[in-house]
Amino acid sequence: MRFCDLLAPSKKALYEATYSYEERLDSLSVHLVNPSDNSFGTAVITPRWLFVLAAATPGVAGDPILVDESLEQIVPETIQPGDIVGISVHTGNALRGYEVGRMARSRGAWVVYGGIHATLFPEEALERGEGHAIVTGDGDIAWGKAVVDCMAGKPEKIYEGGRIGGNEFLAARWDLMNPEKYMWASVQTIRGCPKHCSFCSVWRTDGQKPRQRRFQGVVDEIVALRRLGFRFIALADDNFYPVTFTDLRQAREQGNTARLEELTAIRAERFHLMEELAKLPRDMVFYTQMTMEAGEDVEFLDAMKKANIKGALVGIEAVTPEGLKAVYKDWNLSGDAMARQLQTFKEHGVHVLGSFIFGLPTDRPSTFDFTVAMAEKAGVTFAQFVMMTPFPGTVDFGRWEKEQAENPTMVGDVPITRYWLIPTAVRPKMFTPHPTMSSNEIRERTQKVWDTFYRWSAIWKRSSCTPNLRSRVAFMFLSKLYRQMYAGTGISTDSARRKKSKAWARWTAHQCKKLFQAKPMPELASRTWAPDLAHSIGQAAFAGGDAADMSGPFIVISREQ
Ligand code: B12
Ligand code: SF4
Repeated sequence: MRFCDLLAPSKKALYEATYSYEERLDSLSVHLVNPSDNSFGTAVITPRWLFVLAAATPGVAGDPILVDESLEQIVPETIQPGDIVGISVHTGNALRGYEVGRMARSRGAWVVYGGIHATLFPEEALERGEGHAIVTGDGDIAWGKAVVDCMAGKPEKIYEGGRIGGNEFLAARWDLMNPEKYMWASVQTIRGCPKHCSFCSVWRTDGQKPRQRRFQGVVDEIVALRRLGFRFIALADDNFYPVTFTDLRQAREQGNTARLEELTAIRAERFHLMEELAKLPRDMVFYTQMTMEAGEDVEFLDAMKKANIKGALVGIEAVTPEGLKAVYKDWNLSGDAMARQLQTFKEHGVHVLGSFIFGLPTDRPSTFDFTVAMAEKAGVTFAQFVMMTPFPGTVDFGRWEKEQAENPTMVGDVPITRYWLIPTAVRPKMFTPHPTMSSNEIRERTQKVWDTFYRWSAIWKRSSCTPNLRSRVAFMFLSKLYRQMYAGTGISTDSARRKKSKAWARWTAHQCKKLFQAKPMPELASRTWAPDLAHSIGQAAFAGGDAADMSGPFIVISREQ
């Protein structure tokens, strides 16, 4: 029997015996917790799920209490018996998430998990996290049902949220955010990615069919954020460029008219969204994630520039053809062709945050220096250098799990294939063995690459892309913050260095926040959207056939049409 089973029921029973059902409903609170071991007081980007789930919380439960542990840790005393605690877990924060869940349950609360990791491992969240219920997939609709059932004292074990249509994505409750705490807000425009990279789980969990939100909803949310004083917005999309020239050409060559029409509609909607973003106040800055193929589509890049989408994380991963093949990304260019393609982004006004992976089987000691040189040659404005991590749900993970099945490597009593359950202090930095280099060598070389790319002289040179001295200072600070938050606290095994990095990151984050703050524009109003039948039908078609009812100025399309 678990500790909470001894404690929680008695607390809850006492509470239930003391108060009537109505009194209990009146006093219960819903808490949504974003777990994190690292609290910096200020965060770079809003965790979007927190504000979307707040919108999904039924009115009868009142406004939820939002706790983002990347700012401050949760205070256990805020949780009362009968409360409902929703916790989001991705693989990196699962252990902390389970700790929060067990604490909440021991205080007599209902504990519900969701998020990508809980979707992939619902049993683990029920057992290790002592959850009462798990919401798998999208929470926009399923969370409401879970809350109502908890209020009635009868939660189900699993709520299947599935993949809802783009038209059903909820707008976030930004009115519940403390704008003082975040530098960038996050708004999602599309979910899913047609690719199938071996290290990524997105195409498996979010699906390969792009699910786009109506541009009107996206723009309305951004207006709400600009009113609050946010002019920096991350478009939290899996892939902002879901239709490539190759996709269009293939559909044409195959004579697949339906596919061609579908792809053309998706592409048209992207342009429609960007046209509307271009009408927003000129001081807005958007940032997104997309594939390198957009470099051949200068019309798209020009539209991004007009829309103030000033930067994009581009998954470069490896700079050699062998490296790209190893991660099923051989549609990416390599070598000089890659550098030229990325330069095109810059020439068309879109800055690249290049994302590179180290530890691929094809990597050699020379790969590290070569990668920094290529990143600089390609003119990327920011870069991240991550160490190969087999994330659950990926092809790489499946292969590794199979290899380990016979004779699993153990760390304490945890098999290495469940590395997220290993306490952070003793968790290895790399999990899959490399054919020629030790994990430590890869880690040290990766750390050196971060140090080289983010040396002061190189940052100063890159900062010349900014329009004035203030922006240049902001750029320098942000570059150092990025390096510090990531490489200093994440890769480093030296606890003194980690501690120093955390303190430094906390201070820098606070300073950076001021640089990102804009004057609120309470007078900014959302447009009244004109009815647009043709457009709405297009939307319905590519939202996976899920035409949601639309009220207000929109035309209502039922599922039967
Ligand atoms: C935007 C984004 C980022 C941004 C912003 C992060 C932030 N602060 O929000 C940045 C670039 C900073 C980032 C960084 C990283 N990210 Co990221 N990121 C994303 C991305 C593309 C979108 C996330 C998002 O906001 N979606 C919009 C919200 C509304 O959707 P959602 O989070 O899925 O939530 C929905 C459901 O999951 C569910 N739900 C979620 N939580 C809960 C909780 C409850 C109680 C319930 C009921 C339901 C529920 O309901 C929500 C609404 O439908 C996802 C891809 C993806 N498809 O998830 C990757 C993703 C989450 N990231 C990933 C990774 C690996 C990282 C990094 C580790 C990358 C790296 N190597 O540095 C870092 C870690 C950062 C950290 N410490 O958290 C992986 C996680 C894999 C895993 N198994 O955990 C993903 C899935 C991408 C991938 N390639 O596989 N990321
Ligand atoms: S890494 Fe990027 S391009 Fe590859 S499947 Fe994931 S989201 Fe798509």
